[in-house]
This record gives sequence, structure tokens and C-alpha cells, in this order.
Amino acid sequence: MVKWWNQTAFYEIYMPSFKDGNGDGIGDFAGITSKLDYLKDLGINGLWLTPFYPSPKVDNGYDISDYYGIDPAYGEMEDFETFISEAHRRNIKVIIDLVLNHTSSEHPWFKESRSSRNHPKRNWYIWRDKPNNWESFFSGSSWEYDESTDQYYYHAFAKEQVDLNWANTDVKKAMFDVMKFWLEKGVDGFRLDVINFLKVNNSFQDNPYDHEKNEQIHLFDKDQKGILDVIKEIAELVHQYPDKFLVGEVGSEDIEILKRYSGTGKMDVSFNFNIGSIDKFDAEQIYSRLVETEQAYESDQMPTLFFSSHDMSRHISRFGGDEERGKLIAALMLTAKGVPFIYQGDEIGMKDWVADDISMMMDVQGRLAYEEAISTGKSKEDALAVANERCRDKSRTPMQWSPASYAGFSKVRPWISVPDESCTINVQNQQGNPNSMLSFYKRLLKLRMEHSSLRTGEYEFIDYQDGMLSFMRTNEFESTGVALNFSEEEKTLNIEAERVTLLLSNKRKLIESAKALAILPNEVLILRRILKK
Ligand code: TEU
Ligand code: CA
Repeated sequence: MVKWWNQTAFYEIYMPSFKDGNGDGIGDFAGITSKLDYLKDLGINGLWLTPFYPSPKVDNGYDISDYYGIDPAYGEMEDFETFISEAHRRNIKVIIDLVLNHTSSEHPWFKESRSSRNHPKRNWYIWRDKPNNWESFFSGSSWEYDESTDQYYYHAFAKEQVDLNWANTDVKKAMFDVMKFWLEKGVDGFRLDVINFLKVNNSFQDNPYDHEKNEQIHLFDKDQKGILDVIKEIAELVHQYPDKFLVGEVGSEDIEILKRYSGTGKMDVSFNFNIGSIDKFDAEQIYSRLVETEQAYESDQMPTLFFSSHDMSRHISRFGGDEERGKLIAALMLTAKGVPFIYQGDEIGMKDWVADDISMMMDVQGRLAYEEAISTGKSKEDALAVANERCRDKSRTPMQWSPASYAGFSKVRPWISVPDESCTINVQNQQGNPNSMLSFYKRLLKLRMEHSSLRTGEYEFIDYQDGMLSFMRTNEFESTGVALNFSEEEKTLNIEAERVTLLLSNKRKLIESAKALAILPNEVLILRRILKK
């Protein structure tokens, strides 16, 4: 039986930036619910929501202070429930982001833990007399000194995101209760944040240093022994509820690491950063990552396909800002083997935004990088450049709904800057235009729905030649061929099938010859193979 999530195209909603429903400049549940018809019409059938729980929002919700509530900025529990039932009414599944690795430093558990060395919750977090050399993934040491109890606590990210001690079974129990609570609320699964971080090496040995790359090697603070046992228990708990889906965020581009975490009794899938983080518009590289994944994965493992998220530069910008390239990536994401995750705004070709002043920068990672650069003596200008490299605001600007002020996202000035391009790049402008990015996404999503080979087909072949990526996906019912010309030149596509029909292209409406085709620069061709009777 094919699982529902294997038939689903997901869409990531970055909570504060999708749609403001109550006019305070911050996205919210009322706003998202009001756009469900848009999402349905786009053709997606799954949503991933970034964290919406009460939070001081040092890291926009990845610092949770109450696992059982809704942050007032996003609405009330009732708004969440309405959203879930309205999504389900439209056959849209919803998975929610859950941060098991760390809590906010404002969480009552941490407040209790830091209150005294003897508090029963002391051991819920990781306390040590002396720091080791482990570095935070954001900036500086991952150990913060707590004066009142004269010890250091561990934080892999910001100091306001305190790592829980998963070696403590009370922590595990508390988090399992959290998962049950949301499953019983009717969510369809979880996206588990930095799931490979839950265990650290209990020797607390110093991490080695990579002198060539000039950075620490995170040998002892992630991917540690015992992590798969915890994941197994999480999967067991979640799968006691029928039809739930688990996505693990394992922030690695190493296929050997990624592949450890998904499959039977583990996460259902993990994010394939080996494909998604590619920073060149290079068909050969994409080809080799697709093949490497295909070869590494077992039959119970399925890749995921995404090229943008709230943590990275948008792929259109990464790949040079050209809309045609955006269409090639869209076609790849929705026809290659894997569960697709479209990031909000991908479907209209939104681009990166860059802060030209530190006062405009909202992201904690960017701001910390700025402070670090200043403290090492860099000029303000250079520090800003360094910070912009790391700053994730680039892809977090408001969804561009219309040319109206604030991109139609809100009636008042939003919490984060709105790119000037929103005047031209927006949903309203693209909606009626058959050649727009939005229309292209809709056609692709519809095609994916109509052709099961694009969802469940295995690769009959996958090939790269001279700037052109092509593959054929086949299941028991049909074969669909995809050719993507990543080059700026016309190429020849030789077709070995008896007969083909054109399903979709960004450049043409019909096929003249069926043996050898001239495929245009940046053309997408999706063909159906017709076999002789
Ligand atoms: O991201 C994790 C993250 O930032 C990774 O890139 C990480 O640095 C990598 O795994 C190291 O190998 C998640 C969220 O998506 C992000 O928004 C949060 O800021 C972060 O966790 C902390 O919760
Ligand atoms: Ca709002």
C-alpha cells in the first residue's frame, strides 16, 4: 500500500510571514485559513507549519516556552483548530514543526532547572562545571555561564535555546506527552527539528578542528550513539496513531549520514540537504546527487526534494535570479523521485532580500554573526557583509500576494522588510497569466496528481549529458519521461520510444517529430511513452 505522504506535495509555511489576518503585521492562523483556497487551487495537499507555540521568538519560535499552547501572535487554540479542520475539509494534511532538542530559556522547566543545583529538574538540561570547546551552530561557545549556580549550561544554538538532556528519561516522557497531545488534536505528523542533535557524547571530549576549512568539526555534539534508539521510540509512539508522517531534519549533506535516519522504524523521510543545498545551477551536480541518493537508499527509504526553506537562500537567487531556471527547478522538484516540499513564495519566483543596514536585520543568526565580526575588529560594512551571508531573513520576507502596500500581506508595516519586487512579483499579477511561474507550478502539480508514475514510479533510467538532465519514471501503469535542458543552448533529445505524447513544456504546445527533438535552452519537456499495442 502506498502511503499518503508518498502521494503528497507539501508546502512549507513560515508562520510569521505567510498572511496577517488581524492587522498587526505578523502572519497568523486566521491569515493562513483565509488562504487555504489559494493553496488548494495551487494543487498542494500537505502543509508544514513552522513552530507556532508560545515563544519569546529569539529564533522565531524555535525557542518554545510552552509546548501546549498557541503563541498569542498567531491566534488562540480555537484558531488552530479551525485551521486544521478547514485544511482537512479540503483534503490538505498538516504536519507541524516540533523542537525536541531545546526549549526557550524562558520555559518553566529551565527556570526551575537553573534555580538551584539540587532542583529535581536540574538534570533536565546539560550542566557542567567547566565548558569544553564545543561551538554553537550560531556563534561562539555553546556553553553559557550561570552565575547564581556557578555552572555552565549547554546550547547548540542561541543561548536562549537551551538543550534538553535526552539522557534523562523524564525529559523523554515529557516530550512524548507533548507529541500525544498534538496527535490527539488531529495533526498528521511532525517535522522534527535538528533530530540528530538529541544526544551528545557523554565523554564531553573536545571537538577536533579542521585547519583547512578553518572550522570546528562537530564530532561529539551530534549524530551520537544512542540517537537511533530514541528515534525508534519516537517512531513507535507516533505510528501507534494510524497514518502519521515523520520528517526528520538532519542538517547534513552527507548521504551516508542522512540515510541512517529514515526508513522502517525510523523517520519516514529526512530532508535531503545533499540535493537541496546545491548552490550552483548545474545539471551534472544535481544528477550526481540524485544518483547518489538513489544508490544509497534501501527500498524502504524515500528521498525528499526541496531547494529552498526558511533557513536558506531562495533557489532562484542562488541560481542567478532567472525565472526560467526557477521553472526547471520546479519541474525537477515535482517530477523526480521524492516527496516534494515547496517553500512559500517559490511558486511565484520570490527572490532573496538583503538587509542594507544592521537595524533591519531580524534573524538571530545574522545578528550574532554581526556582533562576532565587530568583536574581531571588522568594520561595520564588512561585518554587515559577513552577517548577510549567514542571515536567514533573505527568504523570510512576507509572502507577496499583490502589488498593494506591504505586498498585500498585511494592512500595517510587517515585522520584517518587504522587498521592492513585490510590486511586480506577486500572486495577483501571476494568477491570470498562463506563462507565469504560478501557472507553471499549477500545471506541474496537476500533472503530478494525474500521473501516478510521477509519484510512485521508479527510475527506468536517469541520465546526464552536456547540460541536459533526463529521466524516465515507470510504475505498473505508465511511463513518464522528463528532459530538462539546463544549458543555454539548443540540444538534441533522442527518443527511443515508439511514440510519445507531450504532457507539459514551458516552451511549446506540441511535438512535431517523435524520434529526435530539438530541446530549447532551459526547456522542460515532460512526455508520456506510448507503447505499441
Ligand atoms: O535548523 C537547523 C540548522 O540551522 C541547521 O542548518 C544546523 O545548523 C545544522 O543542522 C548543523 O549541522 C533548524 C531550524 O530549521 C532553524 O530555523 C532553527 O534556527 C534551528 O533548527 C534551531 O532550532
Ligand atoms: Ca497577525
